Amino acid sequence: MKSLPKKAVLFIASGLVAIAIAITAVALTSSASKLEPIAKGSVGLQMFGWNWNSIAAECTTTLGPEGVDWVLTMPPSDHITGNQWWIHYQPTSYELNSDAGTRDEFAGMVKTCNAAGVHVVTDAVLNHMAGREGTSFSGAEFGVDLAFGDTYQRSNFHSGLSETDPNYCAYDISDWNALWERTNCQFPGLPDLATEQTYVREQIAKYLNEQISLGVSGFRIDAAKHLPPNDIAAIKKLLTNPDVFIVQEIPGGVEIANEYIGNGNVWAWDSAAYAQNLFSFSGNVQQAVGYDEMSSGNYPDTEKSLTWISNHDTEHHGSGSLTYLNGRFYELANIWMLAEKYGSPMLYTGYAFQEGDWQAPQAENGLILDAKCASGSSINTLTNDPSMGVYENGSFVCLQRWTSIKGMIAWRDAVGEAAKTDVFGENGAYGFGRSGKGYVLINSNAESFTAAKLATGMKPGTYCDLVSGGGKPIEASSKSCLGATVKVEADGTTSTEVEALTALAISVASKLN
Ligand code: LAG
Ligand code: CA
Repeated sequence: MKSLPKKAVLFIASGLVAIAIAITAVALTSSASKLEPIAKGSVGLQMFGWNWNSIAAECTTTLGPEGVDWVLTMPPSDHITGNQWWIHYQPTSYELNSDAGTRDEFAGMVKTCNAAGVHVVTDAVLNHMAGREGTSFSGAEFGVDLAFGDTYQRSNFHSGLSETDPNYCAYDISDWNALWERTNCQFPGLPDLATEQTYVREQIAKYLNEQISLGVSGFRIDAAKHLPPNDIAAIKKLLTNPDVFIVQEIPGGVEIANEYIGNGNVWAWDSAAYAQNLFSFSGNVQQAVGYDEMSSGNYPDTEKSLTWISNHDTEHHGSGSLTYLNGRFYELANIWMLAEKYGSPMLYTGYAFQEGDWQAPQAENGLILDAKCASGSSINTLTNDPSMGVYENGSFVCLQRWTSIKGMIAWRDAVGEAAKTDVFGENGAYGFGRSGKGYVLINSNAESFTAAKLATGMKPGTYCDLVSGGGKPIEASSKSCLGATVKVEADGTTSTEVEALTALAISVASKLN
């Protein structure tokens, strides 16, 4: 350029900056307008065993339209080979290639979900690397003398430090609660990363930042209890998105969970145990009148707690939670969780299996096949006897497609954070209102329950039930209910009948007249 006066150059330059800012602002608002932030009360869905293409398809066809706010995927990195699901928890490098799909498929899935209004949260295995040596799923050699490509050497692991190092530990954890041991020693058989090292933190941050650059909104920190809270905080500081959504896995009580709350959310283990007790046999649900008292104080703070009924560990190891084999009780428990005000719910969809170790169905080349949902009738069992389950092995449970779950997601959107009112719990039934915005009534009995003038807090009128009618229970052209009709009398009470092992839920948005 021939010399322009200095002022003119500045003028043009600042004009360009202004245009650039304007363009960025448009780009940001157009994507941000679809993607609501993940806030308290948002609904998540753990999609265990779903490959990237299947998650993308589900985001467009079901999750976006039904109002699921975020999904949790399996760990996206390269991993050891095998036909057990837990190969995903033994990373061999941070390359974004796994049996769930390639980097391109992963990036495409994130883009598609975001466009459908669904955030993507991935499972981040940061505490350790693979516990063996060999050839990875992607064909890389790993693990010889604890070398993982150019990323980690022996000296980056606690077992490879000098024996005089205060963080040196070369044995498996046996005291699962003592801070030093649980963070420096090995999750059984898995080499423990020296996350106190700046270098290690930087490698982890690079892995997470790559995902953020592809549009990922958050991370479940796997084995968070085995990383010191400060190490997680230090890694978080290195991330390009300071508002990234974090959920940490801290089993074992509120005290340890509270050490991590400063970093973000925690999984609420107590709620899962509570649900298991409520819904393991008929007529027990009225005990939930005590839940709010339990959840204020004994549980982690409501703002930071993610409630769940089932997760991949409890389901596959057969401990500490209900599963899809609990039939109608499982459905009721999920309805209950979506209705409660405490925490933010995370639903779960995995696949039916016979052996706890079983991985989702794979092709010959090891790639996970596209998810196929079991038919809707699969949940029509009134019993929790596993022999009654009609899920074919390898078929996906897909509770996000159940009418009742769609209905309760919509109900939750309608009531927001409104206070609980009109709590009722007797004779195997439990109900409450949400300050006139909605009312829910759960019948855990094996026979129908007739409500006798129960106060709902709702305006008088006729409502459509979301549990039997789904997320949009009013048929548009005929203005009739797709599910049951519920009448609220002039005094705000209802005397409706609720079928065995089901529930009803009405909201301001489901009022017919
Ligand atoms: C987790 N959260 O803290 C995951 O939710 C959980 O699924 C992971 O364990 C664990 N932490 C480590 O990331 C899973 C399986 C384990 C499996 C492990 C590593 O539940 O059973 O261990 O992933 O693949 C397997 C074997 C063990 C063996 C170990 C190392 O089951 O017997 O010691 O591999 O070889
Ligand atoms: Ca550790």
